[in-house]
Amino acid sequence: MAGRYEPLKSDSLGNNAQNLKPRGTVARRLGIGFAIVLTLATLSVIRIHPSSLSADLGLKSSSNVDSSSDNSAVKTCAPASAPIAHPPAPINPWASLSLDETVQVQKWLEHPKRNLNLTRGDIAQPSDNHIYMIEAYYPSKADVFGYFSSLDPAAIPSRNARITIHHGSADKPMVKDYLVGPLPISSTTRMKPLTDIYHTEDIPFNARGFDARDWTVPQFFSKMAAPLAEAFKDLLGGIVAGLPNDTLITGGSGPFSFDGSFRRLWIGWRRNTPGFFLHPLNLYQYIDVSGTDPSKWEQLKVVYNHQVFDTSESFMEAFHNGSLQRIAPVTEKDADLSWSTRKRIGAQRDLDHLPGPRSISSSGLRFRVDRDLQYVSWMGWGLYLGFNRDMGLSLWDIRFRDERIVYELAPQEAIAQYTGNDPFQSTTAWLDRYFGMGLSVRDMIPGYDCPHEAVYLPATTFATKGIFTRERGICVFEHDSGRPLTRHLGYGENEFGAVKGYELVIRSISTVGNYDYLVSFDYIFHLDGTIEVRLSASGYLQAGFYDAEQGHYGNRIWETTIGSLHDHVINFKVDLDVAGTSNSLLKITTSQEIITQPWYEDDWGDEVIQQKITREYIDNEDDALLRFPTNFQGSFAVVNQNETNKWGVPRGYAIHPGYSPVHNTIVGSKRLLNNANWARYNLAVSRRKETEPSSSSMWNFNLPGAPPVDFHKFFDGESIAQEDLVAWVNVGMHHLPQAEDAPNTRTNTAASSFFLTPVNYFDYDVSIESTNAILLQSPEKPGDPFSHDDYGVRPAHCIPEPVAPFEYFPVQIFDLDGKRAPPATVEEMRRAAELYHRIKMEL
Ligand SMILES: [Cu+2]
Repeated sequence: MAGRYEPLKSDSLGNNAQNLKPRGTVARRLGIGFAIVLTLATLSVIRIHPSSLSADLGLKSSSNVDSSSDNSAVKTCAPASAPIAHPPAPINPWASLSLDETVQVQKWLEHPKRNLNLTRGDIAQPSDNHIYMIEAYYPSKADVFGYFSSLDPAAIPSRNARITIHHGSADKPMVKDYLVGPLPISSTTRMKPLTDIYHTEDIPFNARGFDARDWTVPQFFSKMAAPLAEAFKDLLGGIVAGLPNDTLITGGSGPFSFDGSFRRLWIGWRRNTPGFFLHPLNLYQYIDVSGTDPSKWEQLKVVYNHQVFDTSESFMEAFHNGSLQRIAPVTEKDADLSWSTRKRIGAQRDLDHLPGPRSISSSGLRFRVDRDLQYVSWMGWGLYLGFNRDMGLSLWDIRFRDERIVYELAPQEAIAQYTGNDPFQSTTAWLDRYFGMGLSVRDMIPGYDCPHEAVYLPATTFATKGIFTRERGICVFEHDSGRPLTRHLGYGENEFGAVKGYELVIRSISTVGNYDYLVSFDYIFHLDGTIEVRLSASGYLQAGFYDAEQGHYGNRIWETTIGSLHDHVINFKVDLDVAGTSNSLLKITTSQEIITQPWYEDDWGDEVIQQKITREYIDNEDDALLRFPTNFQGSFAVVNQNETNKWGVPRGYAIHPGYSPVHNTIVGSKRLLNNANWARYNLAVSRRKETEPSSSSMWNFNLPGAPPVDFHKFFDGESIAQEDLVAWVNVGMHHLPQAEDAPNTRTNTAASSFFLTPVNYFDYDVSIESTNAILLQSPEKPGDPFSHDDYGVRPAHCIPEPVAPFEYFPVQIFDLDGKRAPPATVEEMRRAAELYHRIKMEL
């Protein structure tokens, strides 16, 4: 068996026993023993030479250190394992299909009785029928509520799978979605087309799901690369021979189609070097990969240095006869290309040889986890996790202090629309759901992506080649925000104090094609009932080729590289249930008024200019496609008009803008005509429907003119007064890259967020319940210290557990029979991760 991680939190997370390995266990015991000895030795050094060591470490001696205490008696801190959670029900209705369920469905579909004429996805050609996806299809909200309110086992919602089949061998090839259920497979299991969640009948074959094998067919080399091979060396400074040592690669843009009538795209050449996304070259080809027969795929145009050719022959003729306007290539020989790698450079900064601070829950973790059910609870919060191929992590049935606040919180789609003066950048409009933001999740880097004491949860998705499992797909941790959530300095009784600002973070990171961003989805829970949804981006830019004609479209970041301007917008579904499911959308506006009052006859005249509040309910969906008001003078909240707090105010949750609350700059572009209409707004609110589960679909990318999900069709004049509502909320960024985006974009500024925060939901700020808080009382005698009450909760003095040795493993793949697949080669891993952004020509 390939090496895997130690059980991360073995005693509390249940069934990890089978993962135990004698070697690791012994190593860990030795490690703990060694660390204790080392720590004790270090502590005795501190006792003996406190001042000299402090000086070495750059520390100031502190009067708070009790040098007389016997540190050898200090116990080890409580282990960083999460106690078991107590979900509201013994099932997770949104759980991914298990490996066994997936294999069962695969075999059932392959049975001759189904008459589907399937070829296994790992060997299928475009002209074959094959299964593109198998994953859980979520039960209806009514079914879940029915079960949750009774917990009657007979009311457990039936389990169903959503199946996508590429019907490549049909007379008119197309893609179809089906429902298969109930599961487990039995004589009652049936299959039916899944159509009622889409706005189009069939999915055209030219818009079919991404398949890395499409880009490695031999025709790709023979038709697109071979005819130009002679020119590559002179013009681009590299070699394309279909050999392992090729110094050039190509990559594709998108969308591939407008309405499914064709499948065509631009490809652009790049240096085959680490950080290849920052090494675009000056040659582009428009290619036709329509239909199911690669022998009919063609090149339609060549563009080199702003000159356009209809055929390879005319291009090569110009190349030979001297009419081609050339620019000298920057070759690998001439240039140091290490700038596009992540290798450290520069002088080491002062004290940077020391490890930075790390967070330790000295008395044990304060959040609970049910690993099997993927349920997490913390400080009054409780929620289930879901995970799918398209968009990855989602949160369900989020409750706070025993009340449901959000039924579903899930990312829907991520667009990135580029600009430039070349055919590649100016035509790129990504919808990353197509590539599978869940499929693109890989294990997190422990200690870097999440703190050392984070608890990791697995994530599994289906891919045509097999079933992918990542042991560290999701992380959960509590951290100290480093600032109090509330505080006040005062001298009256019980006025002075603070509540510590602890937060629970649930995170997953998706590296979509390794190109533009590595997206970190953070769901951050606060003690006052606030949920923060935050996205941060990093990774390599999709850079453009720099020349003098690109100045309006970005910043030059290297000799021949421009960081191209683009917009990111990411949509979230927020199915709020505020004090029940009967909810309304409240718009609050603040504006200026000039007012006179009889008591104003004072030194300042009889007019006062001040603000006032206007409250109005938006009662119709058509009026609920919204932008935040100028200067943020106002807010939107989902409230229950019939449920009031103690002060008679309707209880509500506001959708509060956080960092960078942008919408898309571009309106009317043909490449995003109707497939991402949600991106035109900051948020929108529609009536919740089972037939409108998502604002997008994986096929929307390639069907901007005829999208299977047309968001605007959700808004058809229905009342949204006291109905079950869904808010569709955007985060994003106008990304104007700069020199500091190399090698990778920084998550501090490339971030966007929104808050779901109680607004008159409670009668007061409930974070005052926290006992991780302090109350100070003024001294009775002048000069005495303040007395204080910390509710008996104070920092523990203990020796932290040693940090586990660093290890990192590739994604675990099970084949379509559910058997563990042999470890993947680097090239296979690259292909699965970098998709068609790095097409290496093969003979
Ligand atoms: Cu970007």
